[in-house]
Amino acid sequence: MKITTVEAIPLAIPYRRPFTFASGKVTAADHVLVRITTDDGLVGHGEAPPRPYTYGETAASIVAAVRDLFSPVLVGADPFARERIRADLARTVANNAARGAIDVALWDLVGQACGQPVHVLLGHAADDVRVAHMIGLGTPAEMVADAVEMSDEYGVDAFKVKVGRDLGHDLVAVRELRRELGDAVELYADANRGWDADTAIVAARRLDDLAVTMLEEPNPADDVLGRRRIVRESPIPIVGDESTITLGGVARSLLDGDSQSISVKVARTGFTDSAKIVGLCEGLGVTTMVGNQIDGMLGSVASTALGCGLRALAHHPVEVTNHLLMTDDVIAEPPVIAEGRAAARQAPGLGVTIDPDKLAHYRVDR
Ligand code: MUC
Ligand code: MG
Repeated sequence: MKITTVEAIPLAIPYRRPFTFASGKVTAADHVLVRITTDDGLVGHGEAPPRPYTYGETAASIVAAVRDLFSPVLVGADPFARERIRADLARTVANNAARGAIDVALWDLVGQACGQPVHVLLGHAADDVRVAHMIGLGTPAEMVADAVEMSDEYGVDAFKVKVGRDLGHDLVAVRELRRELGDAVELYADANRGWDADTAIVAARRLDDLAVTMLEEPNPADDVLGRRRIVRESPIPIVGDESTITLGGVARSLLDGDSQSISVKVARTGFTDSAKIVGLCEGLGVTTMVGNQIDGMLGSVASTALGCGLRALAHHPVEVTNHLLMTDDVIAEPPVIAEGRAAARQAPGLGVTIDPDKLAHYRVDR
């Protein structure tokens, strides 16, 4: 089997409301659909969300990188040769979301060619997983309303709460969430580098008092000594996300004492490098969890497959609900969240089909 074409199609799909976090805000899904076609007629898909505040990419840069840098390497290659392709793509640095989407599309193709779903190819740890919902920054009342809707309508009982602005405001929001949702729900927090080290240490202690279980990216990890001080003094584990975006970056962060658990995202490390990161962490006794890059529906299907594929990831709630912010998407069957869980698709590959009318409607390149 040989790859014949690689396309990067920019989309614009409105959100029901903006999603805000300490390092930025999204108001629409301006994601790039990567579509890889083979000589035997198979079509694989991946989704790249531009996140300039994390990777420096925009929709235009993702389209250009796929077209000018990655497509020439991929056309003519056998999608099964993912290790060779990985090495060839790695000759270009950065462009994490573009490479993540390409890797997802390759696994989609391989799964279709083998007649197996991706989570089964990865190791089939589970058929479904508990989900976690990310609550964006807002007034405490807005944040509580979001969580209550997710709890009442979808049975969700694990929440990642965005923090990292004014600490007093953050603590009011978390306290309200704990009061409204009760002691049984899991709350963990993500500051997206919004605090300095001193604020983060106070925050970690206060969050621990509210039974918050983990704190993601409290400050910029480049503030090296500050980050180490937080790790030393925080009563709850510090999770690496945007400071741990590659296999080598994860190794360095753990060895340097910058983080104690790792958020793994299909959107930046695809399935291939996500599995390598999980293996590295498993060997070191470090917890990994499936994070969310404010993924669209395709990204959420891929993240669910990753969570169901690897045993170390299936243990912790998987962040796959934020596509519910979207008013629509280009995939024909939206992901289902029910009773606080998401199931892996049982069809070969990712099990997604693209609706041609929706694609024509939402693409912004014609
Ligand atoms: C997260 O875990 O940080 C916020 C921005 C982004 O790209 O991903 C999110 C979620
Ligand atoms: Mg994060």
